[in-house]
Amino acid sequence: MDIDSGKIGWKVHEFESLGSTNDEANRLAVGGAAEGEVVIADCQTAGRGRLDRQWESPAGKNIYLSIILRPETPPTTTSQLTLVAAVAVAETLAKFSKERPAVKWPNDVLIDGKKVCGILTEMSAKRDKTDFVILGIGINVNTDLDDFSAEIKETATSLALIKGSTSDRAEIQTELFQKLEHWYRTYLTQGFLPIYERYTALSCLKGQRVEVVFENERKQGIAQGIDDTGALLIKTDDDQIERIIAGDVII
Ligand code: BT5
Repeated sequence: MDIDSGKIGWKVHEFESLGSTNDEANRLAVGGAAEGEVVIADCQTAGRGRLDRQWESPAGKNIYLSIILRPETPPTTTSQLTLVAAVAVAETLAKFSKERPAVKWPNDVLIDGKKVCGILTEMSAKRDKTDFVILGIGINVNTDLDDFSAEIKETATSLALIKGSTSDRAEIQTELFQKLEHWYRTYLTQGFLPIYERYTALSCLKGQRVEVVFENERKQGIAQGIDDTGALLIKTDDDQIERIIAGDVII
């Protein structure tokens, strides 16, 4: 048995091309893959965001990976792992960029107000027991502006566009695994509070006027930050505090 078994990235399954790393990780997890195993692809032909939106995943440039976790936490708290991952990604990117990364609730990491990373957390649960969680992370490392479709050119960025030079993906990956290991263990041993504190310090939303879109509903207000469960709090124009547990935030 590997002495590091169970640690994030202790076993890495590497692929040239996959539909989605989340799908492959799901397949492996169903087959019994252990906590900390990671699926990485150089490109994805069907990279996914939430609600089946597309995640643009060109070859040879970026990081697309999915981590298998088997936490003994209830399924109702799984969305907190998205915030755990966002903190780990923001801290990782801070090591490679002079511009300070920020987290945008719930699943984005931004640099200079543009999206550099998206996180897709999926889960398999039986009744009130989590079977496994797949934490999918896409980071734009060396994407050029021309690689982005017209649809996201204005809203997306990459580390290379920020820095003006390319970065070594393997180095970023190693750092990311360490940060994820740290924050995931912190979460399992100390609960959500330390994540809440770090996420709040890294957040770009507090005090901003936002619109939250969820299914066909739209709510507007001033973002107050997250609460101690990871939900977003907004103060609406009639001075009510609304607790948002899912949705897209438009600044
Ligand atoms: C996300 O969804 O941001 C989650 C993205 C997760 C991607 C990773 S890659 C590894 C793993 N395998 C997968 O198949 N997925 C995960 P969401 O918040 O729904 O945002 C999706 C939206 O982001 C799209 O509708 C576009 O507007 C925008 N977008 C698409 N590709 C992008 C990119 N490469 N960079 C920045 N924005 C992008």
